[in-house]
Amino acid sequence: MAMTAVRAVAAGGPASLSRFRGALVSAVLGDCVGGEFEGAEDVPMENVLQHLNSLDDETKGTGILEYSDDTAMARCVVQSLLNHAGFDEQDMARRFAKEYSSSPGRGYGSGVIQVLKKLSSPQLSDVYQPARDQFNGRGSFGNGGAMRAAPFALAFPDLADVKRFARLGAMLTHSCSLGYNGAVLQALAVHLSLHGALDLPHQFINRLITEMEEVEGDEAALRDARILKEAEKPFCERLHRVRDLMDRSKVSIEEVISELGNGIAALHSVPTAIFCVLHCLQPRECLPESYSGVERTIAYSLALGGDTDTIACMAGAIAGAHYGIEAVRQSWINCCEGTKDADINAERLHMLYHQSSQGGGSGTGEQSCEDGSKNKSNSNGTEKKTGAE
Ligand code: R7I
Ligand code: MG
Repeated sequence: MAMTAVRAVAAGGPASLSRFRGALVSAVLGDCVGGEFEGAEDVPMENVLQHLNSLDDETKGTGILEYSDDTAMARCVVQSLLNHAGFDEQDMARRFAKEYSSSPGRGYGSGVIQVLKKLSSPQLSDVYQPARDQFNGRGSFGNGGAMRAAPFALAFPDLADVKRFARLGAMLTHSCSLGYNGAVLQALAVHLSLHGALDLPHQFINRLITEMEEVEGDEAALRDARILKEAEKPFCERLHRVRDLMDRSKVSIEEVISELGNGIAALHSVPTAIFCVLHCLQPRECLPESYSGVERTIAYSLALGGDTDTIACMAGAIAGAHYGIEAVRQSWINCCEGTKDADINAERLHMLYHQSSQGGGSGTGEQSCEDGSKNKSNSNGTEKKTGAE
């Protein structure tokens, strides 16, 4: 593939409001439209296009495609970050638990349900403990942390904060490094995309590899990779595969699945989502010419089958941050539950982000701020942080 500079149309400059809206709304779209093919092994593109075309039928009504746990948990992340103008693990954990108990039928992973039930206990003192108890004390490597990681990139301008808080936010349910580092990678990809890095796709992937080299050099990550018999730095290894695939002139869906995966593990889905975005930066023969970049990315993600809602959700967030809200078709927005809220929340996050990047205070657009103090240490030695360093 000739990967020269590919410009985003109309997305505006780095960290523009359009990019924030594109990211959050496209993530919801990916989740909602992806539900149709979740778990399917073989998804002909024809079926994908038929499904997507049906969204243009206005007689069907609005909000007919419901969001799943991906969006349900991402909404908790957004509300928590906005309400506290930063990261507060107690609050985020409480929101996850409350959301699950009020709407348990959103398709949660079978393991994470145990964590969410334990998180609702008023006796719980360490909110990270239930996640540590998963899978015989090894923690989950599922993609549940990554699927809700995009908002961290939209709340913190500073890259170190994005990595740190995406990791901590994921660790509330996923304590295995192969789970939480997937969240770090997803948040990093959204952060870079938000800043226009996808204009230069090779630099984008190289930057992700460099960042993950450091993230995966951590002792816990090296140990988990050894125990699970993965490459020394599993996400880096997959990102090298992404780079090889994006350099190939033709890549079949089967090759993408066999090289990168399409499963429920973060390792088998986050690099895949990143590939979907890179592959669809240019028009593709198998996709309608009229499709925007966001539409191409989501359609292509669905055609991979497997964990379609989550891969399309993650790819949607990265692509939306690149192309902006103008690349999203109104009829798709109308059909999907939660898109209007996502749009409003994107505006609030945009405000928080820019206040933070100017070293400003905690104004978030939400009425209640239970604790407006900045940089406040808490029980886990983490801190709430709103200002860029
Ligand atoms: O990761 P998680 O929140 O699931 C997210 C996925 C998304 O695709 C959603 O759309 C939803 O469909 O589920 O939930 P977990 O239960 O933590 O992990 C998901 C699954 O991964 C588990 O149910 C296990 O099958 C598998 N898994 C593991 N299996 C063995 N050993 C995760 N970690 C392990 C492990 O350590
Ligand atoms: Mg899923």
